[in-house]
Amino acid sequence: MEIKLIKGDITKIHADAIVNAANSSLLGGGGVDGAIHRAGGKQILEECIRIRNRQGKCNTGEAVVTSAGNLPAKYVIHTVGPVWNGEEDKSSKLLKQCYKNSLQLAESLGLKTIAFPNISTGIYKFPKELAGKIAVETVKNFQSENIEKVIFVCFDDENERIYKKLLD
Ligand code: AR6
Repeated sequence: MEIKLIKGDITKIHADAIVNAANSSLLGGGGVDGAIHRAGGKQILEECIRIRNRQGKCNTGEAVVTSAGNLPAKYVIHTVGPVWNGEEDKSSKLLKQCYKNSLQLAESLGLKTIAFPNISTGIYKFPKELAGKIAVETVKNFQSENIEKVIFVCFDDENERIYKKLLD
């Protein structure tokens, strides 16, 4: 499995799936979530509402999938990262679950390429170094049959620097 780093906007990425750092409501928000819903159009929200009606909210660490509306990607995998509250062990486990469950969903759909944003490191305030370490470790440890490429999309300079170092 190839691991790649790209600096930029995840809504522009041509991958089988891009991952959204959503919240439990699945109804959109700010940050990358807002950008994905804005660029992807109302189809994504409509599918999120259908998922909510079926299963209720999406718990932290879990992942669900919708199509990608007007985006160049085929699917959006929505996962809910932990809000950082200083409980390092608990939050780290939950963040790991986000990456693992997203990869598992992509794998089960037979997808070949998946792009991740730096989940929880914006509005949810997860320390960026630790989040990067968890993200890279979880992806490297994932045993996959179908996934050929994982792209880490860093939007801010600090995350780009951290991921460059981690992937060196
Ligand atoms: N492409 C890629 N990465 C981005 C983009 C983009 N267009 N925009 C921001 N980022 P955040 P969280 C980066 O706050 O911390 C929402 O309101 C950003 O620099 O989007 O998981 C949800 O609805 C940061 O590194 O997500 C939730 O309520 C990373 O994406 C809450 O925010 C994650 O920042 C989730 O907070």
